[in-house]
Amino acid sequence: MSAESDHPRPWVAMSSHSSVFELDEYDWDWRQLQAEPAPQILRQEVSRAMPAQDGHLQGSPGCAAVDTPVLWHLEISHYNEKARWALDYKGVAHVRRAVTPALQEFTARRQRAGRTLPVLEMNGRAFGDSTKILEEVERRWPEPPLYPADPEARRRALGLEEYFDEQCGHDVRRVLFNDNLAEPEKFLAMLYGAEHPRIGLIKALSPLLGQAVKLRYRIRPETVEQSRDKVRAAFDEIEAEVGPSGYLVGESFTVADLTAASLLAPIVMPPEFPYIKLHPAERTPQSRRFRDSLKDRPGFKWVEDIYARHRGTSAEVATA
Ligand SMILES: N[C@@H](CCC(=O)N[C@@H](CS)C(=O)NCC(=O)O)C(=O)O
Repeated sequence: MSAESDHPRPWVAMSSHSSVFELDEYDWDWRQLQAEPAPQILRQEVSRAMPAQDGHLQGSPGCAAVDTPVLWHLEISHYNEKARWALDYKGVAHVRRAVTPALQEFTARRQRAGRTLPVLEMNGRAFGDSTKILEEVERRWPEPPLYPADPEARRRALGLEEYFDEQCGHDVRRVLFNDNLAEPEKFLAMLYGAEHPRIGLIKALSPLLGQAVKLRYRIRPETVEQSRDKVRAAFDEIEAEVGPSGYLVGESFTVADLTAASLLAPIVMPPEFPYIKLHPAERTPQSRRFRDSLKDRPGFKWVEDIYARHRGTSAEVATA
């Protein structure tokens, strides 16, 4: 459940002594960057196989009320996708606040919710960690369920959630970052999108950012190779666990399917992923090669299929 913790944290180092954030000449205020309003395009509709609550939003329809949950998220991130998907699947009306990549630790700490995103703010409390967020969302909005009712099936589903969180998610990120850092422009486009209002400044900082990312996520040739093996093993796991129903546990879509598909989404990049900043065909040759080596696998096709059938419509609402 916890983010990898045995590594240096250059974001903190940068903020405390730092030239990186002393950027008056650029008229830079990182606080403004933390919460950019989500562009309208992000609220796209995709086909939904299982509309929540007969297609109605649970909560405040259309526009945010005081008690509307707020999801602080990184658009590109797969752990954040896991939380978005759970809220969308249950049709929970929520506001999204997109945080600029590299500034997430400030936001999470300010909310006193650990140091990673996603963070879900609800009724005066902030929940960090996607697993805890899903637990809370399931408790408050039990329908449609993501946890199986049968205790043994539930134990397996939660075990698979933990497996994909801990044995796959960090490795997907390491491989993806490593392969795209080979061309910094592509790396930045993948993370921030070419349209980011501060992309010029971000480009100017990219050598420093590249080093910080390598340190933060322990990107070295040997760790990257181990991570490639773990990503392959995650597809093995899907292929071994999918039952005749097409789901990982029992006869219906559960937290296990949602977690496996969202944590592998940055590699598979199904078209229903809501924030595609750089299409997989535009990534670096190294990144494309790794994806191509996986794309005929049944596990890869399974992720595409689960997205197509269950990703559904966004339950994001606008702020008043
Ligand atoms: N275990 C956490 C992991 C979340 C995570 O690693 N989030 C990343 C974005 S992908 C993050 O905020 N990282 C901040 C950092 O590494 O400093 C969860 O499930 O929510």
